[in-house]
Amino acid sequence: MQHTEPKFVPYKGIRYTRPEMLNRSREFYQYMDKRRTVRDFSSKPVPREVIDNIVMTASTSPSGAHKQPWAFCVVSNPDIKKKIREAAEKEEYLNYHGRMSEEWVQDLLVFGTDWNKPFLETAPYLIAVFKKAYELEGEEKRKNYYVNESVGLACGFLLAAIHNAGLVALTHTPSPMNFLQEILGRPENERPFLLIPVGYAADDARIPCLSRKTIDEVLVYYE
Ligand code: IYR
Repeated sequence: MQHTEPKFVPYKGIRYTRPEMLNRSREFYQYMDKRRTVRDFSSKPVPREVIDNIVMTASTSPSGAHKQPWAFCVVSNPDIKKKIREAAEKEEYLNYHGRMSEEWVQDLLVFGTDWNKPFLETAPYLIAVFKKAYELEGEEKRKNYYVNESVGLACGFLLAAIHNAGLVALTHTPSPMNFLQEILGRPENERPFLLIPVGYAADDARIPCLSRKTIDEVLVYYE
């Protein structure tokens, strides 16, 4: 094993006054609380530079041993989107017709979802997020750590960046989704993690009437 000396540089953090901090934290919460998952997309194009920026924001996420074990595959090609839609709908048809438990189907009723996935063709971009189970350096395999946690965090950053840009997304998990590996020709060390259509909400978009848990339901202080 090669011994690497750690190399450190000074951290120049960002500091705010107490009132600024209070304001920023409140305003960020209120802004993020406006994020909603949307399934009705407009086909209006989104500038590619915006996609570059949101993906690079996702890639600022912390990751196990800073391995950044992710790949963001951004699909706008209509033929590829069509293939993805067809493959996803095939799996989802089976899910909705017997593969999901009765309880699961019941839990989904409020969302009005079914096996039809038109947004996979309507949304201008589909971001297929892949996790890298390990790193391939030529023939050599290098380990990655906490891959699910790392890629999950990066997807959280991605969704926040999408919202910040005034766009909407759907965290879609067609299941199983190994078809993505094949359609996109991804290498053997990658596994599909999430499929995220991104774009503008349709003018007539509708969202389920939901509320979020209260502070008492999610926060526990030990003082
Ligand atoms: N993957 C299916 C079912 C589905 C599952 C969950 I958990 C959801 O929050 C929503 C849908 C679908 O996309 O329809």
